[in-house]
Amino acid sequence: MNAQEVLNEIRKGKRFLVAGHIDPDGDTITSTLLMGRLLKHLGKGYTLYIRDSIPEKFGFLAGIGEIKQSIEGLEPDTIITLDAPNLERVALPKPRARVINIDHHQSNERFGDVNWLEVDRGAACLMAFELLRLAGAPLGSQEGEMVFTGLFTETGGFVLPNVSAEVLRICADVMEHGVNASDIAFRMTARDERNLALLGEVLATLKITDGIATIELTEKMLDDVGLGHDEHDSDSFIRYPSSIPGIKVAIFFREMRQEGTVRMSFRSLSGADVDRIASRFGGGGHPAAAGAKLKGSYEEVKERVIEETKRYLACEEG
Ligand SMILES: [Mn+2]
Repeated sequence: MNAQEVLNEIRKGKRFLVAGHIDPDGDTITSTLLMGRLLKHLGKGYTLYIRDSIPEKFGFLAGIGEIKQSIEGLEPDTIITLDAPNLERVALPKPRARVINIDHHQSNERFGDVNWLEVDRGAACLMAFELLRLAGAPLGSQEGEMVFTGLFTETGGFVLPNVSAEVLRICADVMEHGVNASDIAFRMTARDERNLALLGEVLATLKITDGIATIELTEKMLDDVGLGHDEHDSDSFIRYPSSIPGIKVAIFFREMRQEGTVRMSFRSLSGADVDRIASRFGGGGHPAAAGAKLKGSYEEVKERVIEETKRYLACEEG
């Protein structure tokens, strides 16, 4: 499947549901917005859907308020999923509509009637942007801000291995169409005083053993700095342990007491495949950046994940 074939498939639908993934990141949010622009250009009816709330820092993107958190009563004839390896990830029940699955995860389960998968593409928003260009949709600074934001966040600020010539070329193109790159970079990395205090607490938990660097965010730390789950922004904290030279895998543990779960983010800039580590815990992602969530007591989960990661690295080396 290539972009032109996917565009032809999209033209066949009338009423669309566009779904990004739960616990949304910049890539899924901007892919969803860009797909909305495409459908608008094609004169289609559409609803944009991401179940979980959108972090505040993305509030400047045009049309962000169009994204709904519920799909009750909708009867689309076509569902487009973006940046999601399976249907659970977009919080959709088994759909009656035709599904167009657009993604760049190697673990994608090919659950669509149409599957456009490009594992070598640095971000899903690149794929959505390509469709817009192909359809001849007008591209201005708003669409440029969407794709720039998606690319900036998905590459961890242009440091992860998914930064490519294509990524930088599109960033340069959209800057020529009025995108203020430094303004977006600032928005994506800005931190208020309480979030900065939280970062301090989290960094104080840094531990390094056998090439594994870990940091933690507990409920108590949120209480101490006076931040709620919705107000805090810890997405980029993982960059600090993964920036240490010689580290093979960095892990960020987040205690989610109300859910009774622990969330993990994994990073590797060393060639270790953290997608495979995360998949041992029912999660996934990309070779250099992945995530997972486990039920259980915080300390037990932490210990288990560290042990399992050590075992994985020992196998790799052995
Ligand atoms: Mn992505």
